[in-house]
Amino acid sequence: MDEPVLCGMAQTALDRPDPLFRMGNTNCGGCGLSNLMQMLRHAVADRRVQLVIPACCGAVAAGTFPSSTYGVPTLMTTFASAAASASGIASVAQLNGEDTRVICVAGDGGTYDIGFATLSAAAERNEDILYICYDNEIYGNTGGQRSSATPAGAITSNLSAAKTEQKKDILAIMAAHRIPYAASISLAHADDTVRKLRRALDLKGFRFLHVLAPCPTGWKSEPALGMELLRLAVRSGLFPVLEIFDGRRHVINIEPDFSDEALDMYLSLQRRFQKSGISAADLRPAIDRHWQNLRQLSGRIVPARRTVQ
Ligand SMILES: Cc1ncc(C[n+]2csc(CCOP(=O)(O)OP(=O)(O)O)c2C)c(N)n1
Ligand code: SF4
Ligand SMILES: [Mg+2]
Repeated sequence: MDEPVLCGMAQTALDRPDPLFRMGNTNCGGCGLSNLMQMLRHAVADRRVQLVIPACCGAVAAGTFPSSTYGVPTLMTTFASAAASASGIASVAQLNGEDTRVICVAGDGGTYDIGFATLSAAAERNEDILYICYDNEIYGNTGGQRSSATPAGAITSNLSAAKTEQKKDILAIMAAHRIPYAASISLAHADDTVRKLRRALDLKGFRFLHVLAPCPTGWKSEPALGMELLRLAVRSGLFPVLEIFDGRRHVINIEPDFSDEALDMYLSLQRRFQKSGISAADLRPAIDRHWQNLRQLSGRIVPARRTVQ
């Protein structure tokens, strides 16, 4: 039987002599990456893991030698070599008969853009690694520049006007490699998050998790509101939460109510959207098209959209 998810969390953190992610690191308050690492620490439990982290806030969070935020073996890599390094470590572990899960934790810049070549190659070879992309929708640790995950309507530190291009559909791109498991994660839905982390840890072959990660610094939002922003993104249909098995079978995990009010709230709570004045009405057609596609792929009947007055 699965151990309880939330009530067990504090106990795991205290019991483990070397927690995967220690307190006192340099991440900003309210950082989604920190939430993710706490959940991962809980999901990992007693499994033996090795982390691989390319340049990103996750690499900065490690701190300086000899102290480290990470209580498990962790390799920092260049962007281009993250998935390749993880593949090599996984192969050696297998040759040595070790039961080690190799987990690559990378930002959207490292995933969607700069490290994509080796990520795609490792997925195509179905390497036995778990690749987690925490997506804060910017190049966070270099000052918040645009990435191809930045949504249309957001302004970043290197743009004079709001971005007009839509973000890449990274989940669909990775699923198109026909990997065993690809899933999107809302950290505000803790049970679903830990269930998927555990599933991804224990499957074999290439597993990809896409995590929307609130970044108060880059999103210009209140640090305490990160989880609420995620709930609004999921509820409005902006961030679909689903699993894709073998690139074919789609399972929608959380049903949105497609509330325009929730979407407008999501936008208004982040000052990165202020300049463009983008609203739910601007985003809704693309969201509806995306969901129509997801419905077809998951074989689910399209429910009538509930309109919030
Ligand atoms: C090839 C290369 N280009 C650019 C950089 C500079 N750089 C370091 S971290 C970073 C941003 C990473 O963004 P992301 O992967 O989204 O992680 P985040 O900082 O948001 O956590 C950049 C551009 C680099 N180290 N190597
Ligand atoms: S810049 Fe964003 S992602 Fe990076 S540590 Fe701060 S809140 Fe986290
Ligand atoms: Mg980023």
